[in-house]
Amino acid sequence: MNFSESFIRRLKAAENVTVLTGAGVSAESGVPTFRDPGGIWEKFKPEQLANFEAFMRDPDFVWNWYQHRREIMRDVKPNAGHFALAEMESIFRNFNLITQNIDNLHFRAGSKKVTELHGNIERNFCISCRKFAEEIDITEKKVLKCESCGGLIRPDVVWFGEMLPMQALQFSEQCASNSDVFLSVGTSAEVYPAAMLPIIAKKAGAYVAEINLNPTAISWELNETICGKSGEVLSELVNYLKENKN
Ligand code: BV8
Ligand code: ZN
Repeated sequence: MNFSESFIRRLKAAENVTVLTGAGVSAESGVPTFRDPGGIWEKFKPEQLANFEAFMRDPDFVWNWYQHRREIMRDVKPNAGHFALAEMESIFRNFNLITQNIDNLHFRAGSKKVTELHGNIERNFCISCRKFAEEIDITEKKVLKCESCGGLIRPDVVWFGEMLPMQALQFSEQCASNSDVFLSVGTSAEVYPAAMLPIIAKKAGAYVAEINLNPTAISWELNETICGKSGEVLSELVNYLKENKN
């Protein structure tokens, strides 16, 4: 793969690098994305599933959707893209990984500096007393009740209309504002406020490159879009940098 001269020049000189990932990074592990053909929202719209009203309207239905996704995620493994991002932590002086994904695959690939903007499907808490539920049986079809107060147990993910974790969002905005290079990888950049991060970085002077199967809603605002599979592009990029980084 030939990376552009400007991309390589900026990367080689970069100290502060931030990467935003979306579902496309996990696609090569076998985790379905949201909006691609065959994605998990092809059958149901997000409004029907990933929001609090849907959960209160039919807790078992929404709970089962997450149980189904947990079963998929239990059998998948990190792919080359996750491992390449884990390696980037030792290539750049100040590297931060911001993910919209809730599948835990960055941690499983060895990334340490990960900020989860939309939560983590492996954590669950009670909507009444907010206590976290320990081990859950992912085959349980009926929504679980809290052992302490009997409240409904929900996944610890950010639903539409819900605030993102404030600390995670503020830290992500700070990283975006202080980046020499910002990479937006495997995300359709349709969900806010996450999709603002590449724009914040660009406005603050970062070189912003997108690595995605195809262009997105924000491609026109960025320095460049590298169309390709994140696992392949990220691996080639890390191999190049390991041999040529200043
Ligand atoms: C909030 C967690 C406010 C749960 C998710 C109108 C305009 C603008 C914004 C809004 C609006 N109306 C409403 C809003 C706000 C709304 C929003 O952005 N809606 C959008 C859809 C219009 N945002 C919210 O509600 C957020 N909260 O704003 O709160 C507020 C303020 C004050 C007080 C109270 C509230 C909350 C947003 C978080 C929602 N939760 N998920 C769950 O997962 O079940 S969103 C969901 O989408 C996932 O988290 C996912 O990460 C995220 C983004 O999707 P992507 O990761 O990008 O995945 P997608 O399938 O879309 O794209 C994959 C891409 O990868 C594709 O481009 C594909 O080409 C590419 N690809 C595929 N394979 C590969 C690949 N690329 C490379 N290699 C490959 N192999
Ligand atoms: Zn409770």
